[in-house]
Amino acid sequence: MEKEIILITGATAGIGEATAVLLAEKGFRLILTGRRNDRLEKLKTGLEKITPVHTICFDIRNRDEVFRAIDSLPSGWKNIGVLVNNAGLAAGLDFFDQADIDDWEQMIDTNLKGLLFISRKVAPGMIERGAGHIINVGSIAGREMYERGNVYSATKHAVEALSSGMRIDMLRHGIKVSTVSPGLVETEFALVRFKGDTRKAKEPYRGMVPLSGRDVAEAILFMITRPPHVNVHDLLIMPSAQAGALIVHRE
Ligand code: NDP
Ligand code: 8X3
Repeated sequence: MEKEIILITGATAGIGEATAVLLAEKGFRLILTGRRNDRLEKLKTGLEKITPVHTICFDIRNRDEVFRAIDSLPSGWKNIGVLVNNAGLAAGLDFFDQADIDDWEQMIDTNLKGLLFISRKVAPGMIERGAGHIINVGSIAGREMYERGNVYSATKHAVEALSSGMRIDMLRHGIKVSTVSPGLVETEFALVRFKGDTRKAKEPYRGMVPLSGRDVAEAILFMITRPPHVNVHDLLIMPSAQAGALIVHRE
C-alpha cells in the first residue's frame, strides 16, 4: 500500500531537511517547500531515488503564494495526510527597546501567519477525507521567556496556543494536531538569527552537545506513526545538557 503524503514546510535546511530525509527513508511520499529552489531541487534529486518527491518553492509569509502553491499541486499530490509546520526563524536577539521592528514583522509573518495560511489551506482536504495530522514545530522558547527573546518567544508561545486551539476545533473532524518543542538544535537557525555572523552563531552550542535535526525528525516520526486512536499532543525534546531555555551545562 502507498504510504501517505507528508508536506514539510522549511525543508531546505535544518530540522525540515532532516525530517524529509528520515521520512523518505521510511517510504513516505513527500511535498517539500521553502524559498531556496536550488536546495529543494538538490534534495529532490537525492530523495527521489527512494521515494516520490514533489517540491514547491514559495514564501510562506505571502498568503497568495501559499494558496497558489497548494492549488497548483498535481492531482496525485493533493491528498496531504500530514502537514509539518516547520518553517520558521528567529531574527535578531535584542532587547525589546532596541530591536529592529522589521525583525519582529518577519518572525510574526513567518512563524505565525505563515503557519496559519498553510494550515487553513490544507485543512479542508483533510476534513473532506475525515483524517489528517498537523504537526507544529514550537520551541522551548514557547514555554519560557528569556532575556532578548521577546518577539521570537512570543511567536512560539502563540504556536503553542494555536496548536491547542486548532486541536480543539479539529476534534470534530477527526484530525490530530500536535506540537514538537525542541531545545537547542544545531541547524542554520543561529546563523539566521545572527544574520550570517558565524562567530556569534557558534556561541549557543559552545561546550555542549545540541540536538541534531535528525533527533527532532525522529520525534516527528514517532508522532506520525502512532496508531489512529493515539495523538501525542506535545513533545518537549531537549539536549541532555539543557534543563531550560538558558540553563545549559557547558564543559
Ligand atoms: P533553519 O534555519 O535551519 O531552517 C529554517 C527553514 O525555514 C528553512 O528551510 C527555511 O527555508 C524555512 N523558512 C524560513 N523562512 C521562510 C519563509 N519566509 N518561507 C518559507 N520557508 C521559510 O532552522 P531550523 O531547522 O532550526 O528551524 C526549523 C524550525 O524549528 C523553526 O520553526 C524554528 O523556530 C524551530 N526551532 C529551532 C530550534 C533550534 O535550536 N534550531 C529550537 C526550537 C525550535 P528557506 O530559507 O529556503 O525559505
Ligand atoms: C530555538 C531555541 O532557545 O534559541 O527555538 O529560543 S532558543
